[in-house]
Amino acid sequence: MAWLDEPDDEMLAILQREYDRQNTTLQLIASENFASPAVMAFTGSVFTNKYSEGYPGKRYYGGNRFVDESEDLARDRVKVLFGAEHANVQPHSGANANMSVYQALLDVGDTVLGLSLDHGGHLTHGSPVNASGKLYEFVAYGLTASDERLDMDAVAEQARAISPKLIVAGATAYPRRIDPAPFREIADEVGALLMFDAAHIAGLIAGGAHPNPVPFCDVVTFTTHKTMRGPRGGCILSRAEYAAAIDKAVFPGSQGGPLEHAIAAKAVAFREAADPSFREYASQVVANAAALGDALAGHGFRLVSGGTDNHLLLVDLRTFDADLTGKQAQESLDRAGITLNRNSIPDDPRSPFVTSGIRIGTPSVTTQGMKEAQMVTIADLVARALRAFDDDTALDAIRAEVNSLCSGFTPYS
Ligand code: DSN
Repeated sequence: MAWLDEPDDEMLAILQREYDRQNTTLQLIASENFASPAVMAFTGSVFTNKYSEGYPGKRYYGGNRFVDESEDLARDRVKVLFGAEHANVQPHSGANANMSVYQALLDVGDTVLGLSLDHGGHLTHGSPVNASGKLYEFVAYGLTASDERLDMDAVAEQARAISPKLIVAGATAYPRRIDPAPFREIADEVGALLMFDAAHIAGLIAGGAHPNPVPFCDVVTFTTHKTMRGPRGGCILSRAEYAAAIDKAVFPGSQGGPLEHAIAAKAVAFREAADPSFREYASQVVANAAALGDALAGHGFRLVSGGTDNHLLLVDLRTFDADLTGKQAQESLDRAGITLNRNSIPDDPRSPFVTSGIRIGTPSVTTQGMKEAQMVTIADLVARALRAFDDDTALDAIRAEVNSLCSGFTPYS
């Protein structure tokens, strides 16, 4: 065998440290989750060895009989899961999925309406530093100043004013339910196409905890590794009339060889998400976020929009400590074994590198089996750590408590 006989001890030691980190600290990043051992086994399977440009039955390389079976199964499973007419499971990521949809549906310079990054949108929803903002004329809609909810009256007015070719619904840092029906009404009124970026909430949709945008939209994109709990990757669902254009935009339009090991793992994740137990999971994710929000509010934190309907909370730190930045909070919590990310709050006076807020999500801790009681404990640990944000001894003591909490819920014991 041409492979090395000796194990890569240096790399194994790094892997062990990451394994220990995931098992002994709290993962509260809203876009992360713990994939099942089956998903990880397929991600590390022999499908990684295969080149398969093209689609099942139409490949540019030989030897794709079983890759075709795998990709077909992934496509069939996800179509049934969401009731979609067409699926493309090849996007390497959510960003690739979104850019492929734009390439399929738009010409360079076309006008698109998308949620502002500052108000919870995504880089690929037209940020000027992203290709989406450079290639297309994105106009941003936002949240109401009064209750920090999607301002659908303003979306309708803006749509009438600019006649976009495409409206993009969906968010990465918005704690409320997004109803696809009013977006469809607005799109129909102005003759626009409608895309829903469901990256964050795909698992909540699959688990019946949030409304399914597929019947309302021309295209739905999502990532498979957030609330969906699958391997890292993207997916596009569409109406049949856009199938050929979308497939062409993914390959050869923007990607080369598909990651067939990830596609095999996506198939496994779609089966897991169709199981009745995933409905319980999705509803517990939402219940846990609500419980965590209530407990954090009790410690003096302001929740953007007053609470949550989904898997995440956007926390304005200023009512807790006017001088505490999101950056400092993230760093202090990291030391205490509580992993989350700083996040701008709507109309944040601080820069996106500093921020006045943090984003907290419950997908990972819910996979670990934590429930409302543990959310109260987590809120208490967060509040204590942020009160002692510059006291390393106190933060290290809190980390020991975090380790003890996690020892009852290790994801990969
Ligand atoms: N990085 C993802 C998130 O954290 O929401 C978005 O791409």
